[in-house]
Amino acid sequence: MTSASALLLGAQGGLLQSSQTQTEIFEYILSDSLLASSFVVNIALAGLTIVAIAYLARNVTDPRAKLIVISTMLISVVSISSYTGLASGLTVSFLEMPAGHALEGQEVFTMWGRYLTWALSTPFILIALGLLAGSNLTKISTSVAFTIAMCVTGLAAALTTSSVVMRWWWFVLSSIFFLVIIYILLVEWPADAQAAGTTDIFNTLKILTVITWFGYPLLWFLGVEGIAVLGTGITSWGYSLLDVIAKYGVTLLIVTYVAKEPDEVTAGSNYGSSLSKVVPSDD
Ligand code: RET
Repeated sequence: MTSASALLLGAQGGLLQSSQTQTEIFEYILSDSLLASSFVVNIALAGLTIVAIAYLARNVTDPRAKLIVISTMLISVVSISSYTGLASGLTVSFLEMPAGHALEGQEVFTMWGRYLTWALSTPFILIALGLLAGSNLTKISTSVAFTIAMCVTGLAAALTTSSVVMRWWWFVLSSIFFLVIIYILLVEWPADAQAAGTTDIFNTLKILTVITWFGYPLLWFLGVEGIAVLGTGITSWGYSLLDVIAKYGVTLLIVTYVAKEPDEVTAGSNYGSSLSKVVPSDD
């Protein structure tokens, strides 16, 4: 029996009690085509999105429009690195679930690298959306701080093996931070977007973002880390599909809009680009 199939059997039967080497985890991922494909598809899509952004935004000159474009590009830069980490077996572990968990005593394949790297990618999504809504530094940095708090506490929820109550408490904390972001997206930024004249594009992005972002905690809740109604491969594909809309879909909508350099984007007086009486430096 290969070590990969031994791992697979062990994971399915809940027999894995020892820690695995990175090579064993890598072989486990390779042997599960559902899981492996959920990583590889996103590596490809993130790469294509980076190239598409570079092409679509090749003629952009306004510094504020450039800032939005660069923010969207960084979402995919983080994503391609994140999925490469998952596919390498670098940011995943088998963790034994505590008493009271649906998979109590079993070693569960935990893709904790996802939660870690969301702390780096979601800020760029919010920066791009906040800038597009013409919002101010206070609201944008608040959204960034709360998304980092949400992801780090989500990471803690996934990594806690001492107590099932503590796992769910982390989940509740993370969800409270999540609601702050939802409030900004649904209440603060639509009002800012109206003032900036970007209501139409912002509304579309808002709906896509809010719906897909609710999918992440739902998957966590239903997946192996939560009540374990969904298996690892399906959960992973769920996250990967949400990423396609929340990252690449949203990015392409933003970049196609911003690449035309509409006045609503370039005429803003914040973020250094078009400050009145200030000539932007030639970058
Ligand atoms: C977790 C579990 C704990 C409770 C909550 C969560 C929310 C996660 C979200 C993730 C969004 C990720 C995106 C990634 C793009 O790169 C951490 C799953 C509320 C909303 C958009």
